[in-house]
Amino acid sequence: MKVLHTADWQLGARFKQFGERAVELREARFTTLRRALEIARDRKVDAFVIAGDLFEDNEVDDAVVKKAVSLFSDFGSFPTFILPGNHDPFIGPGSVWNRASFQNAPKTVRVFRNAEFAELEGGFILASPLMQKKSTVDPSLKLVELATQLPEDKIKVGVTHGSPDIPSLREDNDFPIARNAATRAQLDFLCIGHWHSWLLEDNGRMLMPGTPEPDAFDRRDCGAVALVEIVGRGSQPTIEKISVATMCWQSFDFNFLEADAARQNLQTTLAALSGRKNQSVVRVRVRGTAAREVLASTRVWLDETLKSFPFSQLDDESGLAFTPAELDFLKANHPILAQVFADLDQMAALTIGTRNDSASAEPLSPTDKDKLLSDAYIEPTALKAAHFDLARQLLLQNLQEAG
Ligand SMILES: [Mn+2]
Repeated sequence: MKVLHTADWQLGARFKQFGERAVELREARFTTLRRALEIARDRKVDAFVIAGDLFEDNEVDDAVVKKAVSLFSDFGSFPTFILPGNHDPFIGPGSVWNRASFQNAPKTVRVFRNAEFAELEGGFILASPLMQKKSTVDPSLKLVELATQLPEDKIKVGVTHGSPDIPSLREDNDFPIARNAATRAQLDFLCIGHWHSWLLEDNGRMLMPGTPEPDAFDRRDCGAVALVEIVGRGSQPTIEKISVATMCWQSFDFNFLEADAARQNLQTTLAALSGRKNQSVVRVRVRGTAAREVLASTRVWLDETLKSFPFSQLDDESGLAFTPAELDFLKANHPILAQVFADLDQMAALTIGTRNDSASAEPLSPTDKDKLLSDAYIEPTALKAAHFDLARQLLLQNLQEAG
């Protein structure tokens, strides 16, 4: 039995942060879905499985539903099984699945409206759809019951939606799924969905493929679908991970601590993306502090650089650095701070031989210097002036962030 396993399409996702251009990101999800359906057709699968959250919610625009239905209508050579997830639960009349626009879906499309099974030539698909947005009950328990009603010697593939029961990662009311849910229900394979990153559990018998189209900057390991093949009852499934994503979301950091290097890095990285601007969603996070004119000129440069990227975000949390007068005032009012700066100057004088004009009443002794460096596993000969500049900047930056 060969199944193309996908989940978490979230068609109709709003992407409000991108304003009018969000429509293009919504469109990208359909491009990716078409690609996945083409793979299913070309690889001659027995079933295309959507393990929850095909739609963003039950309130999506009707044009989104019509478009999905029309897409499925172009692929009639294999059955498509859709499981309602927590985003689009089967909640009766208000379900997206009950809309007139969805009733036009081709006969090859089947939505699981109950815990039920479908028979295929090679075996069975067993489904436990979600009927609500939150629950503390493991939805795969229903698959245990279903499996007992079916012939023992037939291949069984389960489908449900929820959170693998990994205490550090899941919420109590977010449909916990036992990590051995596939073997517990005597399934050959269990297709699940919910989280947006690829996760394989239960000795390769339970898979969360992640969202096929990335939807955030902090997603790792998404943008793929799974081609799962099971040659016989009880045999180990083979899983092929196939990339399908249309857009690539990338986040870059620009910190004023090392502004020249940051600028150069960003320039190089963005230049490398110049051939893929329409497929790139780019974010630059600006952090740190600098003088007013440096902040302003950097901002102009960043705006100019990002202008040619249709999907870009500038996340600017940078701030104004202390002026020398402000710094003198701070030192005068905070003896410990003044002492730390004096020690840094003295350390620089003792290691790299810079002139120390601000010798304090109790300057750092060469013995203190040796102890501090050896405690920190720092080799004195490896120190350069830039290290001291960085240390001073870091200290001030932390001070500003704290205060
Ligand atoms: Mn979900």
